[in-house]
Amino acid sequence: MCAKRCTDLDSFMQGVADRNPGEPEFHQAVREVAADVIPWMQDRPRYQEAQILERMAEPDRVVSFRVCWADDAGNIRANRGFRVQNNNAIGPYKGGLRFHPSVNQSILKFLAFEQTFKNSLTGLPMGGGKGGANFNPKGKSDGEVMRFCQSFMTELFRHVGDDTDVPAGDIGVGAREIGYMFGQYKRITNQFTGVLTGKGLEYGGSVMRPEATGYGAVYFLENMLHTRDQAIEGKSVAISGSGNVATFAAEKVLHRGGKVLTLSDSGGFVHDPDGIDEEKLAWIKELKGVRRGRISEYAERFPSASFHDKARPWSVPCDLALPCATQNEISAEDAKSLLANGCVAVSEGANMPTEIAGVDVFLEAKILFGPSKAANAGGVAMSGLEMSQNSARRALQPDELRRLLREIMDGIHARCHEAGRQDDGFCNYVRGANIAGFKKVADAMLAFGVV
Ligand code: NDP
Ligand code: 2IT
Repeated sequence: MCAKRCTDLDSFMQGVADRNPGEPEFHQAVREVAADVIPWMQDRPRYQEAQILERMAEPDRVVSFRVCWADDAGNIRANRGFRVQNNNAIGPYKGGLRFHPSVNQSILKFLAFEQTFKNSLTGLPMGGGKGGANFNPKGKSDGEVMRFCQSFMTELFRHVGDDTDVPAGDIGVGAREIGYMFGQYKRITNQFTGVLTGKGLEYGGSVMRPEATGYGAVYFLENMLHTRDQAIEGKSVAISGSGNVATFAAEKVLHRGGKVLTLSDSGGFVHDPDGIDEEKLAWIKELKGVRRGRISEYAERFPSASFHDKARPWSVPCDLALPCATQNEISAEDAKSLLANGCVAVSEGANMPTEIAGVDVFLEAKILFGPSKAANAGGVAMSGLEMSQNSARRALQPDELRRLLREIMDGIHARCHEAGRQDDGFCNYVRGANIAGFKKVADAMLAFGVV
């Protein structure tokens, strides 16, 4: 921690780097917030005196554990599991679980830190956490995934609970994995509680949770466009990813009359100049969600499309961009290419998909840029509503949930717009999201004193 109050970004970040060596994603996420919050705190000394930002950038705890399981051939396999509980000042820790070979402490600390601000922006009572494992579900049988999930929960269960920490899905964790983990939690504890969100509808899940992140990112995009009297209708859209967030973002773009040109996975992207319509999208959902295939197969099935091996879709001319795959998938070069091709708005469905240098390119050009902690908050917001339905033991009507998602996304946009609007009329949504997200958590922490 700073011996004296940290008042400049570089000395603050030096401290973060020294305390968290080898964690570049975590440094990146903290820097992006600190760059806005430190200047804002200059004439608000109570936050500096209480070292609020330093405390937010130090997770409440990081739990790491071994996950052993047996594969179908009888081989013993060992993975590393984590839960990062970043901050519970405004509610139980809340955030997804990611199963991907790249998972490490840096990535989960960045995600848990971001989640703290995102959850604050929703207006719902949720703190920030994230977890996962360096387990690769690709190519694994259902039985292998089940045994992994059961072993993972056999350790995780002691750290979570419906009033303590409520995980959900993220990359590599969908309805199947949540089902296996919920079943194991229930079996170990003999309790049926809302300990996870993203559950199946039969056992406490919420209508609209699968759609919420992707739809929400498009609502945020729509709200940004409205500030410039524009709409999605008739515009071309480049989307990355082809999982939960990307496919439901594409679906909502189609509802709004936009044309979806691209989708991708870790193998490359497909470009369909005729547009990916509802029928083609249904085929992709089946390909990726049920058959667990590769996006390259789309170009074999639909001759109007081309597949671009190991490439990202940002060279394709488009009006709007929705990065919905993973972190750091838009570099400064990609950002320049999007601008040069006429892109006027970017809404981040994935978490931190744009590198800091890429964000700077967008902000300098003053295009509409919706940062992930605001734009993709629809998923966790619907998780918050799943928690309240579980606590009340009563499900809300689908229409009510649809209305609430829209209302929450409108509220997030309004909060970011108010905190991010500049004298020249431009709205810096990055600053708006950082400051609005920070303030609520910071004020709660001030109320608690030194804890
Ligand atoms: P899924 O696992 O459903 O889909 C992930 C998609 O991204 C797949 O198409 C996957 O390709 C691709 N992808 C994953 N890692 C990489 C990589 N390193 N390089 C290129 N492509 C990659 O995950 P989600 O859709 O749930 O998550 C996508 C993003 O959205 C993540 O950043 C996540 O944190 C964020 N998010 C998710 C929320 C949710 O509710 N699910 C809520 C808010 C944010 P492949 O099939 O080849 O692995
Ligand atoms: O990044 C995210 O917001 C998520 N993966 C969803 C978290 C949640 O608890 O629903």
